[in-house]
Amino acid sequence: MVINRKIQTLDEFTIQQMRDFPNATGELSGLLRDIGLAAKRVHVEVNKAGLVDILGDAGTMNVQGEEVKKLDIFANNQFMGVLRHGISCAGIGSEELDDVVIFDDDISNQSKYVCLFDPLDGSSNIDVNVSIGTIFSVYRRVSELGKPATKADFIQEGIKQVAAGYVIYGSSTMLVYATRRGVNGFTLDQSIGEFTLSHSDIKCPDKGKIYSVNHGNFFRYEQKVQDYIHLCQKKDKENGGPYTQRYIGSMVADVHRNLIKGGIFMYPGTTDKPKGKLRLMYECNPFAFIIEIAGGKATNGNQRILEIVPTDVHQRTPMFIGSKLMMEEMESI
Ligand code: P6P
Repeated sequence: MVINRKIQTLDEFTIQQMRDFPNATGELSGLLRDIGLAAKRVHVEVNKAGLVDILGDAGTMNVQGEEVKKLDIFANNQFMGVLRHGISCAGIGSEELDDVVIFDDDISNQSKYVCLFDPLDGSSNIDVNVSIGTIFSVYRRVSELGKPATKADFIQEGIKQVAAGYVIYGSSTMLVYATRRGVNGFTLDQSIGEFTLSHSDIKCPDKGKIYSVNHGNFFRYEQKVQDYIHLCQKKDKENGGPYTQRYIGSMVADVHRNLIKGGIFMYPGTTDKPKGKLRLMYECNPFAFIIEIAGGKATNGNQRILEIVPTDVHQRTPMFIGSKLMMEEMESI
């Protein structure tokens, strides 16, 4: 009997990676398995979102008499729940939580990782059926194992990330994660309820023809940013264009498309918000890690995102991320 080993599930893949590292403890594999489980549960609710009005809108009681939670709170609770009850994470930081949550139990205190999440980014888009996503970042603790994690474990430069990834709830649900060994994408096969390897060793094309920015802020961008946007608009066949402008307003969807097809995504600072809108620790650092492993670049306009020294879990940063040659052309401006 021939067993089809071609379709590799997320668990099989992470276990295979662990076999390649004999001294691996399996904690990171366990962590990714936990994240995959929570992502499947969020997938079910996100896909029902269009029906929520029938089942009761957020904050009301549904037909089962259960309180219907806002989806981003629901997502936060799913990821926090699986990690708190797993054996691989000592605590989490989240866009939905004012402060980090230290799990502080004997098992969790032995765990060597902490995670940061944007549990459901772009959730305002869900009411109009636009793709949204979860973004996650994994760090090795700097605090003493056996004791509770500390705030310092969560405020580390992005270059210290052990792994980072996202889940995109779109035409299909896909989990993409990066370690220093590469970026791999897993598509949820609902017939078996497993994420299965669909995009092996993802590389971001050095060049693309897509630029992503919110033109509504154009006159609030600094002159150099306006100049680069004009350059994108003037591209033609003779100089690598023409470019097309694609902006979904959901970072996971915009950056995922550009990762696969090539392109540049920008959320610059503006006159009223010089730090921009996107969060460093659980939006920009994870994507910067992923794009660099895939061959692209990510900066805040002046320095590498991964080298920004953080001071707060929720701090914001301007973000420019994408194909290597497009980023270098933007930086030359
Ligand atoms: P704007 C979604 O709310 C989000 O945080 C990102 O996913 C997205 O890229 C950005 O905000 C869109 O912001 O100001 O262009 O609507």
